[in-house]
Amino acid sequence: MNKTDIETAYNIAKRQFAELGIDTDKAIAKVNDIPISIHCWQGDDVRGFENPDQELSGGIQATGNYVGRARSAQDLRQDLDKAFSLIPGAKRLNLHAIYLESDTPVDRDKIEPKHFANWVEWAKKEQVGLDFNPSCFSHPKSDDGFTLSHHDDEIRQFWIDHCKASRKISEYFGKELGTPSVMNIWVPDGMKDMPADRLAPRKRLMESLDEIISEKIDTQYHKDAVESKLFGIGAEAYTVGSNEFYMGYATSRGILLCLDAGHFHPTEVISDKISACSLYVDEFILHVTRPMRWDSDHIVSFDTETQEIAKEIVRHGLFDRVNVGLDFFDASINRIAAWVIGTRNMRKALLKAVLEPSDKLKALEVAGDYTTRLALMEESHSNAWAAVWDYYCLQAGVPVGADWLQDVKHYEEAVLLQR
Ligand code: RNT
Ligand code: ZN
Repeated sequence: MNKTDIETAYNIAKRQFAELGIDTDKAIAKVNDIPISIHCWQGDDVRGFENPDQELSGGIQATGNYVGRARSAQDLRQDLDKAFSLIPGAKRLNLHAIYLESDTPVDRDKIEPKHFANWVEWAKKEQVGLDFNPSCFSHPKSDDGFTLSHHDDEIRQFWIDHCKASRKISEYFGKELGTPSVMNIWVPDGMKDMPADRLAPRKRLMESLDEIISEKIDTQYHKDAVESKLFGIGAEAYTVGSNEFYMGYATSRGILLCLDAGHFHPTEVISDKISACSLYVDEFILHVTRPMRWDSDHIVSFDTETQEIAKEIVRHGLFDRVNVGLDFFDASINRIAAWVIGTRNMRKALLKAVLEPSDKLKALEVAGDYTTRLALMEESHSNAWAAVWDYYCLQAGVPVGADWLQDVKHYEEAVLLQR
């Protein structure tokens, strides 16, 4: 599509939305400012750079062996540069502890800010904020399926120390970049088969977390979050950090709650949980992902649930309280394309949501006119929102439509195939 056609289509769309009382220029500006925290781990199948021989563990799995996986932090940053150049709007990068850089081996309890100095330099150059995660998996000390809830004092302490060290790195990100780093704790702890004691590990997890967050860190630099889960591969019967566990933990300790779209029973959706949790939790992280039949971490699609998640943020004005993050890892397609597709879909869903006449829909609901409510909601799928999206991409200086794909294909040939 050429520039004039995009602008012409936009001007028509602008008039149509004005009739609904929506200012499309303002909608674009609003959506452009919502940061999306892009997870680094799509770039290398959650391997990290700590130990090239370490297999991914913790009950999560990346399947596929598409050419060109990032093998070093330099590779990963180069790939991120490419992906970021094709995605409109405010971005952050979400790092895991295993993405450290060090010439000599450093164990998890010994990581320091200096091991992430290059990432900070990169973030400054890209003008993006950083978020962080301790990595409580893919390590000999997590091999038996337990970390922060381990019955062995020494092993448990090791993971507590890792999380404490991680908070220091997160704080360092916040100080260097002038935007708080949100640090999310997820642990794989659980059991394959029916436990004899569901309580003791949960009590230990609670105590470990209390020790981890005991040192006060200014929330202007660092924020703590916890992520629940239903099950993992090899932890089908029991997950220590369940939804009830972390809902209670986050509310009682006044920290952030992370809702991962793949971490609930198959017919449960996080779009329904956001409003409920918002009454008790000040701030969230979302791990937007696409669970297919299980917690498969497929690339975010422009599906109903992604759109519903976006609508919940917009309808309740949760812009400052919901940190939108992504969490998928697919090794079966070009990994840069995966980032671009998933992140553009999230942004697209946010744009479509701000173009919704939500006050009008709420009023119709109160008036009991569910017919008009449904009719308008359904018509919104074929209104001119896509013309607004195209114009937004044009304005943001990123490719319109599928034009980004050519760029990714060239990059695959020039860079990925040479790895
Ligand atoms: C695992 C959790 C967790 C991880 C990342 C790598 O089920 O979703 O968020 O995917 O931390
Ligand atoms: Zn997650």
